[in-house]
Order: sequence, then structure tokens, then C-alpha cells
Amino acid sequence: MVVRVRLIYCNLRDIIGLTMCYLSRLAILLSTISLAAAAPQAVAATELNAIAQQLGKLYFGTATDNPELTDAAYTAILNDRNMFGQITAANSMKWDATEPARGQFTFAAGDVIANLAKTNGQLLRGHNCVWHQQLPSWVSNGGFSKADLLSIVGTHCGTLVGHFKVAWDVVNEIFNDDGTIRQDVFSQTTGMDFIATAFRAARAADPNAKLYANDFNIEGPGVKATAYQNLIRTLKSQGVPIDGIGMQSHFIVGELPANIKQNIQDFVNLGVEVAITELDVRMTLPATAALLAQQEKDYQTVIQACNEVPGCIGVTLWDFTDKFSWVPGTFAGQGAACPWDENLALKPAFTGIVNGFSS
Ligand code: 9MR
Repeated sequence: MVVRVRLIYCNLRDIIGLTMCYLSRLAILLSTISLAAAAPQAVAATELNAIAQQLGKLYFGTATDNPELTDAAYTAILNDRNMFGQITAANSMKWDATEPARGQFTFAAGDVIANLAKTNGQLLRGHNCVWHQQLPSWVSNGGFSKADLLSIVGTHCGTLVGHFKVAWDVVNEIFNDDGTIRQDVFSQTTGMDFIATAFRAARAADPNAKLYANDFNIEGPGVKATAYQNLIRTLKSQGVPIDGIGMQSHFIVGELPANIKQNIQDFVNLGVEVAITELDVRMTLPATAALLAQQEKDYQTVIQACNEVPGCIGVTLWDFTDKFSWVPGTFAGQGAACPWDENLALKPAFTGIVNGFSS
């Protein structure tokens, strides 16, 4: 019965995709049957978004990228709303993709992702308005005055948020690991003022969008998390609309920070929601059984921490398969960071996620 219910959600676009979808459902069902015996509070659903929503989360999701959408076996999994209830564009809503020249907005690639989410019945996170990377040189080298750059930031954020109408990473990676403000064109030209400008423009463009600050190395307590907590206090005291903190969660196997749950709770206590926005757990290759087993535990730890704090509203993988992970291209000799391997087969990490929701 459960199999029949799940199978009807397979995307019937082509025979390869359909076959992959069926095989994936079967593997999930088998793994969940074995989990059900062990876990004290085994959940009834077998797919990640269905499990997350059953437990009161808004979604379980994944990043995706436009070039990947030609891969039928990949999209058969991506398009399954019970597996992924939310998607994030890994690249096509960034500044270089959306405003390559001043005032010239191009939404074609971003709209492909937005329309995919709509077609699939998935939520969309917008990523991102203001970031020091993938920033066109007309912004970084424009030599603008403070007033000009604030106007540029406001126009960019307002136009993006107004167009896509979703939850947004309004500012991305604005602090260094030591908690100081990152030195880039935005802070060097405007001090901290670009932050309020970006959030206010985003709110004016869409009063319903959830507006986030997003960063890495803020998943555990420490100076960088404290910097964001202070920022939230400051922004709120000034009436600047900030709704959430995105914890990117790009982890290394066996090296998760301690006290993730407490840290999430500390943010929630300040009156914001928290989302795990870019989860992956990389390792030095080759992937051994021991590394994969530790990775399973690490995924479980993160999911359990989010699961146990009601204000942690959802989790997004930074793509679900090693086939399309950003890790090997950035960290030589590292990879295998995702819960699906390069052949789209489930890894032990998938079980870790399910168990994280069950414990
Ligand atoms: O996944 C993205 C990759 O395709 C791009 O080449 C890269 C460019 O910096 O950005 C990656 O996504 C990043 C995200 O936008 C912000 N947090 C870190 C992510 C991994 O680098």
C-alpha cells in the first residue's frame, strides 16, 4: 500500500526517469523498513520532505542548477515533491546572473528554476541578493559613492525579491570567521548601511517574503554566530525587517561543531526563524566504509538538532547527489558530500537523515 501511494508521485516524463524513480522508491522503502525496527519513534513516511512535513517542518529541500535539468534520472528524483518540497537555485538568481549590467535585469535562467518549483508544487528559496562573489565587475569596480551604491543595492534587492516572490537570502556571507564585517565593495563603501538598505528594499518589494541573512561557520556557538546575533538585535532595534538566519552547514566528516541545537535555539530566542540552507558533509576521497558511516552520523546530528527546535523550519541540501556537488571543484581531493552518490544511489547518509528525524 505504501509503495503504491509513493509510486504515483514518480514523474512520468520518460522511461529512464521513471525507472530510476521506481528503484529509488524501492530502496527507500527497504531502508525505512529496517530503520523502523530500530528507531524508537519511526516515522510513517518514506521520503524526506514527507517525513519533515509530518514532523511539522515546512520543507526538506535541495539546491539545483540549470545545467543539471537535462539529466532525466536526476530530475526524476528532484521533481518528486515528497522527496524535496523546496528548491534553491545554486547559481541562476545571483547578481551576475540577474543584473549583468546596471539596470539590465535578466530573469530567464532564474525563472526556469522558479517555474520548476511551481510545476512541482515546491517552495522556492531565493539565493541571493547581496554577496561578494559572483558579483559583476560593474558593481565591484564601479567606484560608486555611498549613496549610489546604496541605491544600486536597493534596486537590485527590490527587483529580485519583487520578481521571484519567495524567501530570500538577502545578505550572504557578510562576516569573516572572526566576527568582523567582511571587507568588500559593500562594506568599504557604505559601512554597515548596505545591510539595512538591502532588507528594507526586499520588504518593500514583497511584504510576505521571509528575509534571511545566510552564512557558514555559524552552526555552532562562537564569535561568528555572536556577530549575527548582535546584528539581529541591532537590525530589530532599528526596525529593519530580518526574519531568519540561514545556517549554510557545509561540514567536514567528523568535524561538526558542538551544540548545534543550542545555537539554533539561541537564534530562535532572538525572534528569528532558522533554516539549514546548504547542507553537505564532505570527506577526503576515497570514500571508505568508515567515512561513510561517520558521514551518516553527521547528517543525523544536524537533522536531529533542527528537528528538535520548532523554530528551525526546514533543511536544504546543497544538491542531493555527488554527481553535481560543488565540493570537488573547490576542494581538491575532497567530495562524496551528498546523500546520493554519483550514480544517484542512496548512501548511508540518507539513513542518517531519516534517523535524525526519527530520534
Ligand atoms: O554551488 C555553487 C557553485 O556552483 C558556484 O560555482 C559557487 C561560486 O562561488 O557557488 C556555489 O554555491 C555557494 C553558495 O552560493 C553560497 N555558499 C557557498 C556555496 C558553495 O560554494
